[in-house]
Amino acid sequence: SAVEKVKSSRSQNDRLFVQAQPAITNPYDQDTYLQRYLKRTLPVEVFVEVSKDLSEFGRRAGGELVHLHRQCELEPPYLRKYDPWGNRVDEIVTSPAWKRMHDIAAEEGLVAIAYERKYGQWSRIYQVAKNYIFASTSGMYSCPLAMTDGAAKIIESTKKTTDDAVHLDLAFSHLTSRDPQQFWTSGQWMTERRGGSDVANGTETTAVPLGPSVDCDRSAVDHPYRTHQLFGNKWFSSATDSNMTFTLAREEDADGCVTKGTKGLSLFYLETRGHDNLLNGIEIRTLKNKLGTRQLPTAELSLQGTFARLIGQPGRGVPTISKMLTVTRLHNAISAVSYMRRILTLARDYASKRIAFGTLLKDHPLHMRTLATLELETRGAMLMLFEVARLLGLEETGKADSRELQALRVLTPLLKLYTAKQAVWVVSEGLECFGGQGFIEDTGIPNILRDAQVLPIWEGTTNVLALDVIRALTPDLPDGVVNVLGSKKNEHGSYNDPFDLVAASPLAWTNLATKLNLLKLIDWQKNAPHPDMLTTSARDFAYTLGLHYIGVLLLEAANNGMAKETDTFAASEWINRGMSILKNPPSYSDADNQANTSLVMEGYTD
Ligand code: UCC
Ligand code: FAD
Repeated sequence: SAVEKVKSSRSQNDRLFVQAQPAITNPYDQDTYLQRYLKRTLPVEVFVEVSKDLSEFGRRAGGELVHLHRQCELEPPYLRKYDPWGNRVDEIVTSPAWKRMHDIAAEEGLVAIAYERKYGQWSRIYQVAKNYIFASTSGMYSCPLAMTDGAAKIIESTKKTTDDAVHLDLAFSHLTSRDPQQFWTSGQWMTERRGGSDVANGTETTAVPLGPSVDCDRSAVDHPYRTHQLFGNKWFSSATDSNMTFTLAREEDADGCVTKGTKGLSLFYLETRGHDNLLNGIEIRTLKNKLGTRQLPTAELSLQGTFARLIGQPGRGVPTISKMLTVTRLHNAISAVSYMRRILTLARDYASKRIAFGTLLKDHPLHMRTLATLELETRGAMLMLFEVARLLGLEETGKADSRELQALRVLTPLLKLYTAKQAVWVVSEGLECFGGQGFIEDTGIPNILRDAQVLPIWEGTTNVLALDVIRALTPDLPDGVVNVLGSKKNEHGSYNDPFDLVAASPLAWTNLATKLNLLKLIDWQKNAPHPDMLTTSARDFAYTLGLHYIGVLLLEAANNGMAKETDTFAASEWINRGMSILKNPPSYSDADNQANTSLVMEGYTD
């Protein structure tokens, strides 16, 4: 009968194969490479304490956070412009999970750790490690945390040079609080309609001084410490539900005139809402409809007399906000490496559960070779991330010498540009390791690819950061390269010559090739036939430098007392695969540039 047929098909269904799903239980306990790095870098007593906390947080990240992360994706924010009575409210409505992430971030000290400095110079490494565990399961809350950390950095740094931060002590204590009720997040509003890379020409927002009577008005109830009112539009502003922000604007003089270019840009602090909880002269025009980062509210804003306070020297807005950029770019890399590690942890678990052609995926050498390539990339990126964190920790505790400060300046944009691009590639390849399942929305895997795609764009695109690497290295570019590549002190407190490090390596057979490429890189820049070449070649240069730098870090990891065979293999593989994009460098001549333009523009009509 029909009923029996239905019953029989149901029981057949019950017997259908169901694939065991890949899972992450504790992203710290499962990350032996991170543990090994921390063990060899941190003093023993620091490692023991930090490792305990990371393991406990890892348990949370493998449990409670997994669900919150998914909920943030499924319940994206929306803009409620009016209340039912027709009052304009411009309220960004966020998921309860997003709010919970705020509280967890405070409780876990994800920003605070860096500023409490319980472990001195090692605190940054600890904080970066914790955020690295968090980022890929944070429902994109890593973004407001990055800006919050950057804002705290601005306040702390300005404090050293001016009295501005006296006014900002309260904000600093909110940004670095562990109490969810007290914890504030910050935005970073730089991009305007005309451009986000070229901030100097893109910024049209003006700042009108309030005049001496209210200037520095500490008693103002709603918007304390205001000095100016801002008028303009901000085209991309992420995490617009934040409590405060730093932003750029041009100060008007008594005649209402402004200075064009970089020198006309000043930095301003503002609180988004007053004590009455009303927006501070801000209209939230719309929320962006984005390819990824959908959990994150990114708004177009109109500033209509927003009260703000000038921070730092007038006309020094870009250099002052660059303190924030150093930190947010580091966080970009935290997310990049975190996404890479996540997809690989899942992929290797899947390879141990999925059978194809009669064997587990992990028993197909070709599949393992594919995963090994991704693993190598992830390890290299992780070492670079933590090296920049280490340098930042030295800078923040006054222990960095000039060479280490230069390395921090150069490596920050290099780290950001390299890891962001590699993350998109690793996550895309990693997604394929799940076959068709990798393409299925509710596995949570496509979400990682979507979110990774933003990493090369915001906080400076790849080209813009490659130019920043050059800017940070000039005028002594060749010396700078050697200084940066050898910026790590050995156990005797003197610097490792990068050539010596290579020479000391047990991987003797790779020495020559490595050294040759390094020399070629330096010579090539030294003998640049024309100045434009430096900019046209900036991206190739930055990549080659990045590949060399990671090579040095992998060699160091392989030459360490705690090194395993896998470390030696990783270093040799890295070097074998070729450390240089410049094996046959193009000339970057005008003719070359013209040929590129013709290739791109062939058939194009305006
Ligand atoms: O995208 C954004 C937020 C996204 C959400 C948060 C995500 C966080 C990660 C989370 C992961 C989940 S906020 C928007 C970010 N926008 C950018 O990054 C801008 C990209 N463009 C650049 O970086 C450009 O290179 C500019 C804007 C810095 C170039 O500016 P200008 O106006 O052309 O300025 P100049 O002439 O190049 O530099 C002016 C001064 C110079 O110093 P002086 O005057 O002393 O010679 C430079 O040396 O600023 C100095 N300077 C720097 N100093 C410029 N860049 C830096 C730097 N990076 N560090 C130190
Ligand atoms: P453009 O500068 O127009 O760049 C277009 C292309 O030109 C890029 O490929 C770039 O590499 C290339 N290019 C530009 N200049 C050069 C050059 N000199 N040489 C060679 N190539 C060049 N901004 C904020 O201020 N705050 C935020 O909170 C914020 N949130 C964002 C959230 C999201 C999801 C996104 C996507 C963006 C956000 N942004 C934010 C904006 C972001 O920082 C900018 O989009 C980014 O800096 C690039 O600027 P642009 O869009 O104007 O691109």
